[in-house]
Amino acid sequence: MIHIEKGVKGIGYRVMETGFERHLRPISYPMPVPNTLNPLPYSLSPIASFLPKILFYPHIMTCDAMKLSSGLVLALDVTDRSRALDVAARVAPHIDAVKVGYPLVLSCGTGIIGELAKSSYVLCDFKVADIPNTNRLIASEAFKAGAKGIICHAFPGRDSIAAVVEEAKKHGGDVLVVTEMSHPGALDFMAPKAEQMARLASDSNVSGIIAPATRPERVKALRAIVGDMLIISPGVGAQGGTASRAISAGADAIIVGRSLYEAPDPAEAASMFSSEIAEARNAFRDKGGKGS
Ligand code: O7E
Repeated sequence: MIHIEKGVKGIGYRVMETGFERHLRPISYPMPVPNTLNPLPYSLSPIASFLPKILFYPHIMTCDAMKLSSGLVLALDVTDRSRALDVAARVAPHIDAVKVGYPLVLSCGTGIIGELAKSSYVLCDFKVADIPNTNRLIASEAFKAGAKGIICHAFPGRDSIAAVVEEAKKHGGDVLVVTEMSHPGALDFMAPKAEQMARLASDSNVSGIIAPATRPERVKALRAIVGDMLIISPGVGAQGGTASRAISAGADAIIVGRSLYEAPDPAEAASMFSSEIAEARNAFRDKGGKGS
């Protein structure tokens, strides 16, 4: 859960609470907004200057982001139910969420979402990318099955994202929006539009975006657009990205699949990723970065 705590002299804290920790990040309060939206200097009139933020950037007030502790998300792309449950149980102490996508759901059915949800935050990676009505139906089924978050694409546009967000709100769930993907083919069409998609995500009351760990410089560029929103980065390990570079570029968490579920000891691998993330966060924080 994220909320803003008022401080003194215009400095407040963005507070992210997990089951175990409270991460505080200093911010200016109220958050500065572009002058065109905010005719009054915020030091003169905190309430008046905060109003445009609520009106134009409602996600600051309402996002119910996934709780991050280790910063590690397991991509559970296996197709065998007992293996899936076994890997999830082994890595559970080291992860914040299990990402479930088509490979697992098509092989095991949506019941697997509920099974995993008994012990983990389940993020449904259905990369929802359809017209608003279909998006709403997909999101509804995912949340009814036990998901706490869902991933959608940005490219179908504002109304399609809004439909997912509306459905997520009914269930108190998160929406994460894909901006630029991690594979080389993303450079064909997605990368040139990623900034625009990140801006759209920023305006859409979502919890965060997905940005590529394989291109940390792009994580950094997209962070500059989305501000405090969550950035979760896949592409670590098997695709060549590293946890430390992604976190140092401004990612809040990383998504790892094969390097965890194919590891001889998934728990040990998860523990190593989690230590690497912690070290990178400390170094990033020392340099004045977020280090969530
Ligand atoms: O390469 P792996 O095995 O570590 O798996 C990476 C996972 O992240 C896999 O489930 C893949 O579908 C997903 N992913 C990417 O690899 N790149 C992306 O750009 C986006 C995703 C993804 O999960 O998108 C939604 C979060």
